[in-house]
Amino acid sequence: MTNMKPMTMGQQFGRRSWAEPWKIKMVEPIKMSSRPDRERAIQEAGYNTFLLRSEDVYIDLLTDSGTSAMSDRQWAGMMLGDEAYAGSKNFYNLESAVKKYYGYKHLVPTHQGRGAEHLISQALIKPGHVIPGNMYFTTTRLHQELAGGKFVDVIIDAAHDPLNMHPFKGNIDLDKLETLIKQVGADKIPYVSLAGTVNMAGGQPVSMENVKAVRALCDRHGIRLYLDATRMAENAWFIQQREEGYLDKKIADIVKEFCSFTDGAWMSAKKDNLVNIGGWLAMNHDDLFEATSNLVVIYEGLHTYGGMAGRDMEALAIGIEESLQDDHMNSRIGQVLYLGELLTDWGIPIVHPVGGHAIFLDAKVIYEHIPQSAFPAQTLAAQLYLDSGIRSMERGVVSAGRDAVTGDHRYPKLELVRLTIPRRVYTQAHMDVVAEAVKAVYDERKNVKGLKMVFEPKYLRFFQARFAPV
Ligand code: PLI
Repeated sequence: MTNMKPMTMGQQFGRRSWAEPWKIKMVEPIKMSSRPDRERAIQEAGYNTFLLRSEDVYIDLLTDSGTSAMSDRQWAGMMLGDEAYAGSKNFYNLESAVKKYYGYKHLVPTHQGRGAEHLISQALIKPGHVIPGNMYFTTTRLHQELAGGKFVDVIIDAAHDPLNMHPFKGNIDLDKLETLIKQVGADKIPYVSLAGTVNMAGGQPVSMENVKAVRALCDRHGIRLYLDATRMAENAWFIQQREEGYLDKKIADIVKEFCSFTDGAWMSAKKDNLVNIGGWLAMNHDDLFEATSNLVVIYEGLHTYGGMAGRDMEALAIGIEESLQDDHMNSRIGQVLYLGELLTDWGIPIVHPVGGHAIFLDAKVIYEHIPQSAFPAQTLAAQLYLDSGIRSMERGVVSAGRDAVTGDHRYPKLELVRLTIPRRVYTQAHMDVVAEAVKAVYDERKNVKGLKMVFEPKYLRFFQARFAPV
């Protein structure tokens, strides 16, 4: 059973304000540019915020990936790097941290999340395989396809509706999954790909009840269940706040319980785990460990560093522990909710309920006069940059790419712009500035026209595509 009315941070903490559980020890200056400078910069970047230079950006909400501020303990850990080629002591610290907090038996380090996705896809997927999952993620699906598989979305329908208030919009639809298993046969499904939270749906969580049920269904059919644990700590916060029986449990305990229903996980440590680079793949099955700890030496590095320096593994081991602390997660998601509440109060169309790592602006509604073929979300991200130097990211038709068989654009139901909040980096005042900028762009919405794509790379086109005004 779930509590259908998620609490706001205000309700949770009563009338008293809350504050970040840290103070600032070092600062990095940022500056606002002039409108003519921004016009030149976005034009040079082909209206793609990925192609802007960071020094031309005022508040950078492109991504929460690798953009966290590390703690003094993590920086101290960097000085303890054991840069041996083989058997670095930092690797063993990392292995212990993953085992302690996520509970998996084996660890394969990788340079970042997509390195881990590559290894698991190559090890388990054969041509003709089908991989069900709770909405696609760009790099995850591409690695599954490159290995010869086909991703099939089995998320609940509510996830595709920006206004549906379901508290766990990341859940897998058990009927869709069961129907798919019957259609293609369990032997064609190497594993179910479960992400907590679901990035492309707006950072929406999966409930404990759902993962248990998915596990039971997988067991009945002899199918493995692997987790994209990239933002699992944030997922755990939503379980703590919204699912009956979890309010008194610690985030760390909830993460471990959730993972216990899965056979392993891949991780972009650049998100939850509070480091600027790093990733891992962890699992309980010995056969997958044997296969991937062999593949890792071809693609990433030796199986005791996987593309990371010793110092990076030490910072990651410490980051894992810090990322699962309740006061960290309260302020992390509290900041996202704060921005969401400001925008909601001003009537800006965003995805509800607000998710864990970002606010998602509903570009389809904001620019209702711009057809999806003229890239409303790409347009909105460019306009927000032009207005105030704030960098955001398109999560719509450009990110969805082309159908692998027909070659046509995929037109996703969600056409969104993501304002992604880096961890421990910006203050509440920055959030106020962001909200005011979004309001200004929203008020000007009727005067804006769309974009056309003038350059399209073959893979993951959103990173490098170029656009021009129509
Ligand atoms: O960027 P990587 O290679 O460390 O991780 C890939 C990756 C896997 N899963 C999920 C859910 C992600 O969000 C993810 C990367 N996300 C990025 C870069 C983002 O901006 O959301």
